[in-house]
Amino acid sequence: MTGSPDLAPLRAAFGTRLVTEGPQLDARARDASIVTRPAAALLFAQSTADVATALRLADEMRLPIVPRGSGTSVTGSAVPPEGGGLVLDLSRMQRILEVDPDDLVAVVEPGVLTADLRRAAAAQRLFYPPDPASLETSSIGGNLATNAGGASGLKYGTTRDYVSALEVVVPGGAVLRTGARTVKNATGYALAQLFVGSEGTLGVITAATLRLLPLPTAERTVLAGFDAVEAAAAFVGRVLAAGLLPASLELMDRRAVEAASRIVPGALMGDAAPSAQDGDEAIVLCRLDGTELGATEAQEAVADMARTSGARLVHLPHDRAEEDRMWAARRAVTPALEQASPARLGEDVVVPRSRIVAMVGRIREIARQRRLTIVIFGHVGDGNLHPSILFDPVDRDQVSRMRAAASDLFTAALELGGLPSGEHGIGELKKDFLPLAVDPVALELMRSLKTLLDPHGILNPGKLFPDGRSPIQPQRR
Ligand code: LAC
Ligand code: ZN
Repeated sequence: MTGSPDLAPLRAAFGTRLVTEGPQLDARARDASIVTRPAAALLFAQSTADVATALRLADEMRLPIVPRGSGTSVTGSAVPPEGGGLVLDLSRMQRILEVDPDDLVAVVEPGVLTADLRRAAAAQRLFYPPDPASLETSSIGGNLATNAGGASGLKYGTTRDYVSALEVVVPGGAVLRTGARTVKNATGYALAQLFVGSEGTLGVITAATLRLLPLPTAERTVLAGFDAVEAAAAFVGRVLAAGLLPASLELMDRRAVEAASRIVPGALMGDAAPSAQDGDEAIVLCRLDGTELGATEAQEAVADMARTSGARLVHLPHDRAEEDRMWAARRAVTPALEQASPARLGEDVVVPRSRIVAMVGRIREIARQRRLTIVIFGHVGDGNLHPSILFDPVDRDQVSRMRAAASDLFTAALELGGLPSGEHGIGELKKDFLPLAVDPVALELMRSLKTLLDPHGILNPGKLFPDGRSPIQPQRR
């Protein structure tokens, strides 16, 4: 391959562990986004020492590195940089080192799958709240790198809120341990939090000490069906204003329900959404957790509120199995839409809660104007929606309308006081929107921090920072 980097120093250090051809390398040309690009080499890190060696050599060689967990990024943040570079795959560092009920922390390696950590904690009646929809396949390292959220964000916040301490390797190979195992920490800058959401541009996380909570003893769910997406969104506002704090408040429009129902049939009442042809129906799924008594009372209150808010249908699951199927269906929306359309751009806008109804209206207007199907679902209680644009990648006109619609979505979120990403990150797709979303002085500080930690720019170049080359561009107005 012309222009391929000289990998001799890495080969000398890692021998045949350095993969330079074959299906494993090829598979790492993509993440779960629409961006793909081949890598020059792949290394499965097995220890912090491996990561330190790789970062020292890459820094000397000026070789770009993309750290990677299980590759579920939807923004291109885990795709190799231009010119190839090294994929540093952390998925084999997957030990849960500790789950400590006395300190209420878990210590994990970055390749641990989110659901595995949640199960290990639950086995000791403990709770790791962040629950990205991809939790069975996404890894903690990637969750940290993107500040992943999920359906529990409303009550429990996002990954960042659970970080007590991190071990991070920075370019040059130095190992930084920052944070502590304590509940409180007023001892210097919150450096661990700086790496959370940095999308592999500042350092490579090799271990994390994460906070745990006691496991709630009960969960209750309400499904409420409405005749219009706007009515469903307005109901959410009423629940939040009533002083209730559900663990999850999720919205799914008719298309999202139909798609999910193909993977988990009947879970959403089968008849929950489609009634009128061509309708704009939507459902809200609300999960209340806590004690048996508290969760049941809250469930009744939400159900009553749905009935008095014009819900066409209010359903409470009969048992835990039915409830689990409802939430499995919610998590299946993304894979279901992938099956249902030749291609899809799943977005991640977030607005202040008071602007949720307005954002839903803007999404529907953009779909009409750009003549595209945009499926609406997401963590509506957090103001975090995943408008998903369906398109055909071989239809150039559709692709260009898809890009314009994505740009419109980000612009609308910004105009409503929100952001282009609530929980997926910026990656490569949205990097040119960063200057519109971040204050110029703050952006300059971000650049300075990047240069300080990564002076040769080897860590995930071409991601997060604007360079005029993101697939989705701000529209000139
Ligand atoms: C979800 C992913 C797309 O919430 O974040 O399903
Ligand atoms: Zn989500």
